[in-house]
Amino acid sequence: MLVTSYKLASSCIDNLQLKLIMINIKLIKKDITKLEVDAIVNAANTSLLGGGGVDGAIHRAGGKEILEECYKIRNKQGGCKIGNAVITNAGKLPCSYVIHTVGPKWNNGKSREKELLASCYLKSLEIAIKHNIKSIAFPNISTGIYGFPKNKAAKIAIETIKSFQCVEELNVYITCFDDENYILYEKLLKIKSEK
Ligand code: AR6
Repeated sequence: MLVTSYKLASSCIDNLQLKLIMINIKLIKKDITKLEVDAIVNAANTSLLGGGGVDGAIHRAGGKEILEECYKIRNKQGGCKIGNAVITNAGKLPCSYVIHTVGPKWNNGKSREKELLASCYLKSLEIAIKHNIKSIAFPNISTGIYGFPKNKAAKIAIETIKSFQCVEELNVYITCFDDENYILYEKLLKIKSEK
């Protein structure tokens, strides 16, 4: 497994005590379904009923328990909106949760795609904090079937993760599946790969 790390630390005054806020961004190249983290993020669609790409891989490896919970969420709130996220069990996967988010389809930047993609990362991180999740792995949302330009998507992903405010240490794994995305992130994070 390729792992490279980027530590982001900032501080804030909380009750007159200096608190260190730490987000560890780790770049890896791996099948996200194999990761033993607290939560993996799925690049789902609004139906929540599975599809191709990473969504298909997650449902195939995780089994029917994930789909059953997706059906319950659908019945309750009618799926998941673009830019939003929901959480389910992880079925047979080695992680504890799957956070399903729905990225925007690329439409030449004419349909608020950048804002919606940032929202996918933000909402997923917010759900993670609510569930006391300490490690979360993201795929490169929208950059496959949904056709979002990879360089633009990578910038949005990094900016959004870096700007996220949390008071506990959080490990964020940016999980690339293809070389193109991996190289892009490596450059943007300005880190040397430990190949
Ligand atoms: N592990 C990590 N990343 C993966 C894996 C994997 N096992 N498989 C693919 N990727 P995509 P989207 C990467 O197409 O563009 C589905 O049908 C892939 O290389 O999975 O958001 C949904 O149901 C790419 O970089 O998601 C939706 O209908 C990234 O995951 C639609 O596709 C995202 O590619 C969502 O399209």
